[in-house]
Amino acid sequence: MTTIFARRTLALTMGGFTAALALFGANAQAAQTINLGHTLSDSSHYSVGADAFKETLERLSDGEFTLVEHPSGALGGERAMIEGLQIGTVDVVITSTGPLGNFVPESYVLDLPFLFKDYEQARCVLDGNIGQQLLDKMGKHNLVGLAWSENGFRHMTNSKHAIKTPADAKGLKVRTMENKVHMEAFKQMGVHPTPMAFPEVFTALQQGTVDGQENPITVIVATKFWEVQDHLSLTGHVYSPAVVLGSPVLLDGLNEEQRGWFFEAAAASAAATREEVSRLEREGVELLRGKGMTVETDINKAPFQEAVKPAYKIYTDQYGSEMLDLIRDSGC
Ligand code: EAX
Repeated sequence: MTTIFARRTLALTMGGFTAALALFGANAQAAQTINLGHTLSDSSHYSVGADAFKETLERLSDGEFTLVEHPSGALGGERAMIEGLQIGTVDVVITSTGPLGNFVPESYVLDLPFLFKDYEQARCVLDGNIGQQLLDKMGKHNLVGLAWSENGFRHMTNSKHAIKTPADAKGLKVRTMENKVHMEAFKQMGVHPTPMAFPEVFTALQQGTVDGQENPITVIVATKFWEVQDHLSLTGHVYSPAVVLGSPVLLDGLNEEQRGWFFEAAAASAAATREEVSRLEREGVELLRGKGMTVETDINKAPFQEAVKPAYKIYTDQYGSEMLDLIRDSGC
């Protein structure tokens, strides 16, 4: 009995000592864990961006911050994660602008179909004054706009038949983002838009709840949509920006230098993501063909552009044309 008692006492004392050491060690380093969320897989362009964010933040802060990536919608869909930023349950999010207009209406302008003609023009606008203005405006809506990143030009996929003209898309049930500008544009095309958070999309396609969806090559590749979709049409109907957002709950509590690290990490993240988007634009279509998708590359965009035109009037009636004019006059 005595021996067992003595051993237990020794074990307890040792345990307490180890715990005290661990606590001391943690205090000495004061490492703060930063949780970064996004909806795509850990092989996606967002994940490449998350890696760059992590590497940059941990290097600049010399280990004061450590970053943990939560991919694949582990922290919820994009709308839920943006809400999380506002209340401080998540620290950094890489998201498309899909649901962002619900929080920052000024960003809706970027979601207008056929607004940008190519990557060069979109990047030029987002990297200039207009992009900066929009990032700054996020502060008014209880978010911190850290950097413009990228998702890519969106294309239509479906399980029914090849789409070459808006008439081919008519009557299809297509999942859209929770974005009223997008929904309006698809309605004008005769499509039945079904808004849905991204983490539900694969299953909805698999179960036939919807016939199709639309996303950039990057997302189609990262989500293996070829497993549930046969047809891809390179409609390029809208540029899909992504943005790296921070939580004001976190960032308002940091000093100037620390905040600077987050902005620098976000810039590195966006640059790495854009590079991956460009790579997938070069290689992704071939990869998808190899997976068995039929790809319509020769799409006449004019009738699509014509079909979605009323979405512009609906946007300007509600939000005015100031942002749109600024973009058109930006020289990009
Ligand atoms: O941001 O919801 C979507 O279709 C987005 O493109 C996706 O979540 C990546």
